[in-house]
Amino acid sequence: MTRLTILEYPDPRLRRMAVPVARVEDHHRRLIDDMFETMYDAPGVGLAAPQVDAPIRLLVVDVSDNNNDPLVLINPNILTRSVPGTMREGCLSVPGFFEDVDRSHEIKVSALDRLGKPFEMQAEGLLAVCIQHEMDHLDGKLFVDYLTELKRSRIRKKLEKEQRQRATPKPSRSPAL
Ligand code: GNR
Ligand code: NI
Repeated sequence: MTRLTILEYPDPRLRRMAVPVARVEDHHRRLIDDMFETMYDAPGVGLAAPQVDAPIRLLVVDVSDNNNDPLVLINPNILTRSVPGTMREGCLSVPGFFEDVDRSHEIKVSALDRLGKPFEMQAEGLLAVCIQHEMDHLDGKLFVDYLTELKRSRIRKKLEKEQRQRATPKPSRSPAL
């Protein structure tokens, strides 16, 4: 298994529309395993394939306390949504920022599992919010898109600065040299 690099806002690759998976194959299952490893390591409760530079409609989530309830959704589709609610959200592609977003508290979704078998499920609370957050990633959408332009541009500037500093590290003073 491999830990994958998570793309960070404002990387334009996060804005691509992901394409459906035509047939679930072994390379998808390897990607899924790597995505779980990457998500648990981060740590996070969800990860969408576009965040690891794979522009396909596939996502993983696990909102359990013990990382023992892994869930894979391929080509997910929301069938019904009910009960609006608000959740404080973060995103592994927008590290360090947390803001309230309005989303449905309950959803019913259809998807394919890791063997390509269709299934339906109901979700509520954090799981429902997380699935909607991941499905947004499949459409090139990020939670910052729900914020004001002012908040979004502040976040973008701070992350761009961090990314610049990471790319051009200050020369460090080596001890005993
Ligand atoms: O780890 C995550 N936590 C989270 C919290 C509230 C709402 C959504 C999320 S998803 C996020 C991981 C992530 O960025 N997935 O795309
Ligand atoms: Ni995210």
